[in-house]
Order: sequence, then C-alpha cells, then structure tokens
Amino acid sequence: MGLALLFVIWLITLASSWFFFAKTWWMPAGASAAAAGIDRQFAITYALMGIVFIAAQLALGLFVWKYRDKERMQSHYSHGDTGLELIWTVLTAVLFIGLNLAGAKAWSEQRFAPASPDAIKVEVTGVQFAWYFRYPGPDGKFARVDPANIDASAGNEAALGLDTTDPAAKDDIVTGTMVIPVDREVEIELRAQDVIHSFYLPSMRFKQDAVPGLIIPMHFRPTQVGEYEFACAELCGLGHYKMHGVLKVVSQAEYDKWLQEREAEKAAQ
Ligand SMILES: [Cu+2]
Repeated sequence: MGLALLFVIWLITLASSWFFFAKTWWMPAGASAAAAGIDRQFAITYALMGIVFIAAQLALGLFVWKYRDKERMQSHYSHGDTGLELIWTVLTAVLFIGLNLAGAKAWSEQRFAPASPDAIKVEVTGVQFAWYFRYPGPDGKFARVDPANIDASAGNEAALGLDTTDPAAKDDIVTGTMVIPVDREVEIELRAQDVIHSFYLPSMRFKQDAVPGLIIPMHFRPTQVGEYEFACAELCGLGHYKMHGVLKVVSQAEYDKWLQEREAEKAAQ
C-alpha cells in the first residue's frame, strides 16, 4: 500500500508539472512594452516554486513509503528540531521576500510611475455585467458622473451616469469597445460601479481589480497591432461570464479616424 501511494503521489506531481514545462498552461504571447519583464519574473517564480513543489512532493511520497505500517512499530513523540525549523523558516522568508523585491519594479512601474505626458487617457468602468470605455475627447477632461443619472438599460453614457450639464461632457465618448493606437502609452483610470471587478488583458500582461469608490490609475504600452481578448477576472455575479470583449490595437491614423467617427456620431445625436 505504501509503495502504491508513493507512485500515485509521484505520478500526480510529475504529470501536473509537465503541463507547466510544456507551457500548455501559459498566457498568450505578450504584446506590450512591459510583457518581457513580467514574463521573466513569472518564469523565475515558476522555476523556483516548481523546484520546491517537486522536491516536497517527491519527499512526501518517499516518507509515505518509508514509514508505512510495519508489524510491532511503535510511535513516539517528538518535540521537533529547532535547528531544522529555523532553516526552513528563514529559507521560505528569503524566497518570498526575495521574489517580492525582484518583482516590485515591474509591478510598481505600471502603477506608481507616472504615465508619459502624451499618453492616451481611457476610463474603464466595470458594471454588472459590462465594461464601458470613456475617452475624454479634445478637451482631455472627463466630465462628472452622477449616480443619480445612471440608467443601466440605456447603456454607454447613461450607464455611467454622465452629467450632461457639465461642459466637459460634450466631447466625452463612451463605448463598449476599446480601441487604442499602437506604440502609445495608454493611461487607464479604472473604476467599478457596483461590486469588485478585475480588468484583465492577458496579452498586455495587465491585470487590476476595479474597486467601487476608487479610481485606480495604471498604464501600459501596446507594441503590436492586433485584437486581444480582455475579461473580468473577479467573480462578480451571475453575468460575470459576459464581461469579456476585444481590445483593438490599431495604427495611429486608424485610431484618429475611429475617434473622429465617434465624435461625429455623438454630435449628430
Ligand atoms: Cu465583473
């Protein structure tokens, strides 16, 4: 029985690790300026944690077999080994604090370093169960939103509760599709209207919770034209599965044209 358990434990360990070695379970190819650095950090974390995981599970299998039930075996009580406990506590602390320090730069650059002055501003709002994208228009200013104006069934501007008496509201564009130009930084202001959502763009290596009552600024720079999936990564209710869509990264000219068309549509209303 001990030997059978050893093989089962080793088999589960090696089979599940194989998917990570083979990269069957991995993110789509990175398409943002920060992707390479974040992937490097991921790879280091996976390699270190993989070594610890495999070593621990192999040892577990061995011990299950070594200390299997034998005739006239007596159990005995132990107070533990202070030296060993110190070693593994310190090693674990060094590993976790070290990984945090190594990843701090990649993490904080998207959040705490200011976006470049020519960044495109997009306000992203998570609502049960849709994402809305707001562009400030030529004035570069987002108008006020007021919860009293919210009409979720009307969608877009009304779903955000845009205050149309604010002069800055005239050129605010609200859409359900996110279009941005390639090689320009995008400064996102992340909001949530009701519960916690999470804006996740795997190809951009961008992921951040959207929290009601907070405006969270973050930025990234797409480096390749294309269509990339985004999704809500925080279980937010029955319609959570609907909160996904496509980010379109296009040329600057295409972006300008798209934005002008939206402005013209709005003016015609
Ligand atoms: Cu959500």
